Amino acid sequence: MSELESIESEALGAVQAAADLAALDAVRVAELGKKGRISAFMKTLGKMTPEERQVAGPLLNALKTRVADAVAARKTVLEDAALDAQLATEYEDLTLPPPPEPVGALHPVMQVFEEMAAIFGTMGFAVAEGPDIEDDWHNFTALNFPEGHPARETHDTFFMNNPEGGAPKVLRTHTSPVQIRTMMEQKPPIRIIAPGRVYRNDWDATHTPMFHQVEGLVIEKGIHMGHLKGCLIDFVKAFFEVDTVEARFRPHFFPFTEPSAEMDVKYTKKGDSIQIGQGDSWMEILGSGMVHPNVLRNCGIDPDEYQGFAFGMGVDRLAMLKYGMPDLRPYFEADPEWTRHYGFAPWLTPTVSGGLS
Ligand code: 2U9
Repeated sequence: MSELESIESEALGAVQAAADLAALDAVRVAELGKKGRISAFMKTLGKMTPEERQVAGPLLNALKTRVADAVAARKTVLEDAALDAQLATEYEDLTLPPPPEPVGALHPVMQVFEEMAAIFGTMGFAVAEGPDIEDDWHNFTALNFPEGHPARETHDTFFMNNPEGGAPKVLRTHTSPVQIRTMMEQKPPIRIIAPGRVYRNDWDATHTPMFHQVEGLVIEKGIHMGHLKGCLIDFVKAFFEVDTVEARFRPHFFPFTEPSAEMDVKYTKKGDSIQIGQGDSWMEILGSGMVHPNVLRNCGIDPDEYQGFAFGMGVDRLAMLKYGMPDLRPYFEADPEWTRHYGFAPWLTPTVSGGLS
């Protein structure tokens, strides 16, 4: 047997013996790779006389082709075998029932939080958060509630023992301490909303001891009531998804804003549902005002340099209005039937451009 014949029979034997794709590739490299045995033979062609090359060239090329063809054929066999093995273990049992629909749903109040963050987000507001357990200074004093002033009592505050001793802590009665903390930490301009849980010792048909607020704060140079009105009217239009909102701002009192105003919007009652924006009656929808100079000073901001407006709204009631939920009590009963009916798909994040609800 010539040397070429023995190389061929060895190479073809190794190809047939390769048990998997990795072993086959090792044979291919050893024979046909750059430094392989057959490739080394090909390189000797250059040193032959033209007559020798005429004989050896076609022989070597034919050998190379036969080995390469054998590798390709073996590769197809091994790939088919690997696919057969995979198909034998992976199968779909078509007699099984379809997988269950996801049962979880986003609570309407959380949906409304998301919607408000999306709307105010387009107006340049960031979301800020703070602790539920607050101290008296952040919840009252910094917000211009005078010491011993009756306004503190109107908040029906839950007081808590302070484990560190000292003055009792409070469960925050509004999210306003979040804005106080933001002003203490950041320099103006500031544009934030503070969504969160708040607590007041009040429990009847329309009040629960824990409820949800979204408050907002803008601190910039030259801010005035015009900015407040424009911002809140735009918000109400976007939130209730209507083009026209007739609004009025009624003077009010809050210790932390001066002047203060409650915002009413016109609405129409259609059977059981309520249409916000136009109609015969006014409905109070939120509170607002220009941040009191004392509050700015308490947070180290010069009221002669910076002005701001703030607003606050009860989210539980706004969710009832928007989604036609007649009763507040089921909000906190964790009844899966109610959640299925009024809840929202948690993976559909509301956006102003793509749709809020
Ligand atoms: C800072 C300065 C001012 C927040 C405001 C209201 C008006 C308001 C109520 C709405 C219904 C509470 O949930 S509710 O009962 N809130 O009317 N809130 S202005 O003003 C601030 C907040 C923080 C530093």
